[in-house]
Amino acid sequence: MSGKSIGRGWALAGALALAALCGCREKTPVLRIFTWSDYVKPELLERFERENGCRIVVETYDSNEALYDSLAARDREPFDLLFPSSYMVKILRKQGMLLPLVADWIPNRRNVDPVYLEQGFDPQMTYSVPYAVTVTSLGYLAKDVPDFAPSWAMFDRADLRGRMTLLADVRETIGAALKSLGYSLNSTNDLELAAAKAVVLRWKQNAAGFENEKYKEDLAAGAIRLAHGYSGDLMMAQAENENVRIAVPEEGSALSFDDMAIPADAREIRLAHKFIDFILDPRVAAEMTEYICYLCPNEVSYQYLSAEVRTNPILFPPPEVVEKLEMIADLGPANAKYAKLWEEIQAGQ
Ligand code: N2P
Repeated sequence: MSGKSIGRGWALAGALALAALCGCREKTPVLRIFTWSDYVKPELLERFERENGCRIVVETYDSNEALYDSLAARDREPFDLLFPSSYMVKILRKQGMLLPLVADWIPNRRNVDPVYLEQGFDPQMTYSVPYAVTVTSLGYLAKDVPDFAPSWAMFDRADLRGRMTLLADVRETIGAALKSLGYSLNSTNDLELAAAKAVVLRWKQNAAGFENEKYKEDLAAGAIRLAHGYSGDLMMAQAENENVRIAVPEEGSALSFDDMAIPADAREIRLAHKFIDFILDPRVAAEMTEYICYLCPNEVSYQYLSAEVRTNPILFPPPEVVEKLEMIADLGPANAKYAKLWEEIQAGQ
């Protein structure tokens, strides 16, 4: 008898627990995503909402450092999913700001291109899964920039004075100056960094300013003639204006991956994993690549890409370009050197 009644008791407790669970689930779950602008295809978000009975809220940031500052700030609603670059994933992870991922909840992780995983900093995908690849490039108006040369030296050209923008991105822009001098963009050498600062200050004098989002429209509209930009944004400008061309500077440039990661204070942990798995579906990844103009490094998805995308040298750079690219790395204590230089550059000293 007792066995039966215990069984019934448990069944009742289970039913009550379920009812309680359903009670608090009556409200539509909300997945709060914090990412870069124009970085997800709206129709795919709507599809995920429909399939999972949830609502997605997207907020954007324009640099990894802005993402970090927002996360560090108190008095804010927690986010459920972030898209930091790999070096920032490392920083966030070291500071206990990320949750380890539950591998079993992301079966599609097998589709990630191993070539990119090997280059990244989290090959086991313990805390992050690659989302998209950026090859930092120069975008320019072919008809308006005579004698274009694929070189960082373009920022010294007197005829382009006030008609160029540099990225408002500490690691990218100091990194570009380091590359222009033949140094690593991960240099921690004080002399090299001082020389790079002098270069950025000189470029700053000649450029219209530092810009991380609007340069895309400005280039497409002809308001600027040359932009230091993230590859996909430059490709979006090219889709608007066929006079836009894109080139990787011959001295070398930055390669970066933006990854998907779940912050330590996320509320919708299961749903965030489902979203990561959804993005890693090969057809979804292909559709995303076509829309955002950044490669989602999902090996199985490549067969679904249009021939135009599959043969695009910015999305799939040839080996001679790849060997000139360098991944932006977390420099540990030396990150502070870059932050200080960047402040000095902003202040114009
Ligand atoms: C999207 C810019 C993201 C690329 N608009 C930066 N890695």
